Amino acid sequence: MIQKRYVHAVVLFLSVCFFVCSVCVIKTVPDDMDGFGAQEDASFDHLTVAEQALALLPKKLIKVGFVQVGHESDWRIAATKSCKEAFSEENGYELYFVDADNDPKVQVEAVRSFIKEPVDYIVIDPILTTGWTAVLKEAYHAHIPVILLDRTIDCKEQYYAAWFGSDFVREGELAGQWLQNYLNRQDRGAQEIHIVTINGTQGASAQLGRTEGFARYLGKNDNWKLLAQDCGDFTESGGKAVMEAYLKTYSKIDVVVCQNDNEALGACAAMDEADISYGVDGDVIVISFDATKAGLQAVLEGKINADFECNPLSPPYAAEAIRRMEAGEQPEKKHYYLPEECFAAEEDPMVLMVNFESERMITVTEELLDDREY
Ligand code: GYE
Repeated sequence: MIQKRYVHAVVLFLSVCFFVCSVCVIKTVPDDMDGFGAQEDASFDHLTVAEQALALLPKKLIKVGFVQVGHESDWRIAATKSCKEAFSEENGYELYFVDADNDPKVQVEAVRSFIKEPVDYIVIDPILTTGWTAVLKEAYHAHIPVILLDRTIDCKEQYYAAWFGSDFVREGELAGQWLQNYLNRQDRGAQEIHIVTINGTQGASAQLGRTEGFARYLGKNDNWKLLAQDCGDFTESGGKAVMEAYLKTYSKIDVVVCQNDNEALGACAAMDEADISYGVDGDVIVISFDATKAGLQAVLEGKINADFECNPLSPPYAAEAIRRMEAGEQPEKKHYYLPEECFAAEEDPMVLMVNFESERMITVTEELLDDREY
């Protein structure tokens, strides 16, 4: 396909050269009198005829097919906004955007339609880890590079050029370690602690990773009792429904771990309705992931105790990788983790440490929220 594009470019280039040369031959009026300003001529002065011909060619946009998970959360909305900005026409892209509305089949169909188009690059934010090998092989054989964002997939590395996203296991571990420290500081380190979790979409790597990371701390603390872990599908309504059911089933809940901010907001609404106190000075400790503006607002208000960031701004990294590939380079690394931070409602003197990397809890303030991009 690259060869075909090359031949097209050469043919186009020669035709334009021919056109420009003919214009040069027949043209008798001075440049500044035929509608082209003197200024424009001046900027072309230093160019050869061939370069002038190229400069006159309309800029070719890079076709990018982007298949998004859906629009289930604030995090996702921020990621979609970032995608549309990064792959704008001004930046040199023609974007084919598909919102799969959380349906894995729609995602695979979208990739097939991108291959058929064909686009120059495919960017996927996969709903599930599974079900990708066949269609990615098709993209590979069609010589269309694939970039993955956010969630990971189970597939041979050769079928994609790069992945940019978050270390979800680490996020889960940070949450577990923070809870351990927090309970110790409250002298509850040996008490029986009743925990419920509201999980994200079953089989999404964000759900799998956060569950695995947090489970490492469940394993380290025999006094922590995991009562239940149901799926809230990363949505506010899902989080609310699951929490309502938990409140009906369990008379004592000490901690709710919500796998994203929208679920946490839903859980808070359910506790409000059931007249259960939560957050700072409340009966239920609320832990969340994402650290979106709405999530951090709830941290500031003391409703969510701690929020572990997941950075939704990966599309600019994909755009940069594509620019490099267009220039004939390969992305420097196959897997790239985005920078992320951890936030708490209260001052937290403890430093978290996961895999020899330390993390300080940042106390949320009004100023911090004002400056927040997402
Ligand atoms: O936590 C959630 C979203 O895949 C990391 O998906 C992402 C998750 C994020 O809908 O809010």
